[in-house]
Amino acid sequence: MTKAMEECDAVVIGAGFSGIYMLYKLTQQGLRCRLFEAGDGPGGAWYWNRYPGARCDSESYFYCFSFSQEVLDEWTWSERFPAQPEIEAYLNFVSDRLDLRKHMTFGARVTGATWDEDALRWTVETNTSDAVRARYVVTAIGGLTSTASNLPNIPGIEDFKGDWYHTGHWPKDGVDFAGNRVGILGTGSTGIQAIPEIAKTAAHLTVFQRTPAYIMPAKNHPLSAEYNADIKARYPAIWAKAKAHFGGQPYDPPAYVFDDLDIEEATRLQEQYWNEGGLRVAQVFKDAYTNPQAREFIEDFFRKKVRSIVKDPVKAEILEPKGYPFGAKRIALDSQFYETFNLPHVDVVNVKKTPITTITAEGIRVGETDYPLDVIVFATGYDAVTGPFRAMNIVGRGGMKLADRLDDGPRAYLGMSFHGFPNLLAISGPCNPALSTNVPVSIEHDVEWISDAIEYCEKQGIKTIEPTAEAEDAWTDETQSKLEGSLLEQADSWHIGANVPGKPRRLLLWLGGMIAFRKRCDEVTDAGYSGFILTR
Ligand code: N01
Repeated sequence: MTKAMEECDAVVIGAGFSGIYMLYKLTQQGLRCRLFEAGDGPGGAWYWNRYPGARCDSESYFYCFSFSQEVLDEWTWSERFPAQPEIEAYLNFVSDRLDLRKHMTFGARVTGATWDEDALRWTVETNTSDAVRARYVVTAIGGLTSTASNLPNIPGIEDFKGDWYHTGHWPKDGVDFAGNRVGILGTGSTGIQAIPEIAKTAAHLTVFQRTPAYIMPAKNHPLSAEYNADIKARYPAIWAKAKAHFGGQPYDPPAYVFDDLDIEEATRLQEQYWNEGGLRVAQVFKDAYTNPQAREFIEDFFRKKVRSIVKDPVKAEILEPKGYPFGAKRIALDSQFYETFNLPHVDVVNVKKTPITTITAEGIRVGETDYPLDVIVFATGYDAVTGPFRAMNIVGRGGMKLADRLDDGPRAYLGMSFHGFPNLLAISGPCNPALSTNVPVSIEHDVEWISDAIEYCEKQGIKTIEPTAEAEDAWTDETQSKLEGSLLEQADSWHIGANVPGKPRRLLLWLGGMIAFRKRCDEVTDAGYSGFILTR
């Protein structure tokens, strides 16, 4: 006998920051919801990214939810930059505190969703459980996820006799590197965090580096009870400031114009910010990204820092950031990254100069040189933003496949909705600013905008909400218009799809910042959901 399909009002896909808050909002509105999550607990990106050294580049006091007073009162962060286990514990805590677990199904990866035009319902399928039918589907899948990890297509990987891992789906039981010769590919934000930790136990570590990153010190440290009490007392002002900031951070905007300063003063300030650590090291000068002289000064400052820390001049030369302008790729934070190269068992190989030719049974071959390895770690990033959508079989009106629609690059209206896919809403979707900001602040915005839209539909008796083709085209074109002449155009990064061979070189993020984005979304709401087709 076939079992009746579970009917609910909304399916939420993913139990990271965005899925948890979305589930909370929709259940508070009285909707019957089911959340599917492939991992066996909450966490999302922070469930899968449990590689050694995984840590947030944003400060803990604002890399968290602002919406729940209970959570703000009851959760206390232990470090300035929280490590993966603490963030995973936090998301478990929030799920329990808000009593959300009963709506969550773990170990179930959504494989597809199909729109039934007669019933005005989505049928959502997973790899394990029975299908569910729902009026709304909200994707909370993030833009940098394990379903779309970027594994370089290097010939010979199938011959490798050792073990290999991608940082984006790291084994829950960890990996024992003791006594092993380890090779790691990738010196983006992830590799930079993993390398110092792997070096602590590996017998030998070879870093195969293609592009050296601009890296600044995290200066991570434990937080005192006094510090945490002060933060908690100031939270209303902190969140107000974060929400009024271009990037969703509770920081003052850069205070200095480079050309107003003499070189000694500019150096003193840059040095002061360096000693304080964190991403603000990149926010000393207002014109850091627009004034070529300011940029040259900053680039030179970073290169001098590398030379002052890394003792071996050959290693230092390979690690010095060059070949693209400061700001053209994501800036990363480190804890002892450069210092790690002073250890005798840690080497760096320039695989831009001499590319990797093959992976052999014994290791990695670069040009004609063989590097024998027991373990290879790929810290090689993601098929970002569109990849996670393309990995699911989402079929909208008239059999239209979302994966096909995203073949030519990102497209969406407001970075949250797709023409041809009624009642499908995406938190931090393509053409959305989230990944260029402090993500939890952006997520809270999107979740609140989507839950307001759903509430509006419910109250007004609207059965479907879907953007017009014109609105989607205009938003997509506006997103792309910011690429030409921008810094991002001058490097090959995931932000423009340039890290995945064959992926269209298109800007994946809306770069107008959080203040403008919030205003634009509010204008759409105030105009009765302009750009959307609403059917009763
Ligand atoms: O990935 P990446 P990531 N051979 O794409 C190299 C977020 N994040 O996982 O630059 C050799 O940035 C590639 O080289 P190149 C954050 O948004 C957040 O590090 O393409 N190397 C590069 O060095 C970040 O931006 C936190 O020349 C190859 C690296 O792999 C995003 O995740 C912490 C190669 C990939 O860098 C992705 O970061 C960590 C090949 N064939 C990450 N292919 C937080 O703090 C690629 N590479 C929240």
